[in-house]
Amino acid sequence: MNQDPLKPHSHDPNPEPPNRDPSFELTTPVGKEWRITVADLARMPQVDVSGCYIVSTGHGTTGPFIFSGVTLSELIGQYYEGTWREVEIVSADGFGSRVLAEEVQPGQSEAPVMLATHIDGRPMTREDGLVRLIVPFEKEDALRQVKWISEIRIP
Ligand SMILES: Nc1nc2c(c(=O)[nH]1)N[C@H]1C(S)=C(S)[C@@H](COP(=O)(O)O)O[C@H]1N2
Ligand SMILES: [Mo]
Repeated sequence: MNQDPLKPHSHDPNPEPPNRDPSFELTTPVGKEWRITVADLARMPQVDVSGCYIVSTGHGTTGPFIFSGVTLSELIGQYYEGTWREVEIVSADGFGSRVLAEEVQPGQSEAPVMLATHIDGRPMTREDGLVRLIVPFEKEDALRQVKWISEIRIP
């Protein structure tokens, strides 16, 4: 069995939140750590991204959804001024994904990679995945749509 959360094998998606706490830890290459809460995210500039689908080959597609929250580049920019190449986003249930800097460049035409706190205009529940990584341009298996983020690491 593959134990690296950043290389998840395809599997039945977990419907059970690993715990009740939607806050997550942010770590940067300069050794600083922060605990980021949903209230912290709510104070940052918000974006809405419509037409998002959770596409799984195993159990069908859901959506379209409108996800709202903070772009990944906005969050990182609030806490870290240095350059970076990739970010690791990990959930406490052992699931995760990497996002490359070139995927979150502001000004690109595609919808932004974001940390969602709202779905279809209402606050997400923990069961919905709060806080959830949304990679709008991912169309297969939903392996990057990480629910219940517990850690964001800039290595
Ligand atoms: N933390 C976490 N996020 C996850 C998963 C998981 O098992 N754990 N499964 C992924 C997969 S394979 C799918 S298809 C979707 C399912 O999302 P849904 O539960 O909102 O339908 O979540 C993705 N994000
Ligand atoms: Mo999936």
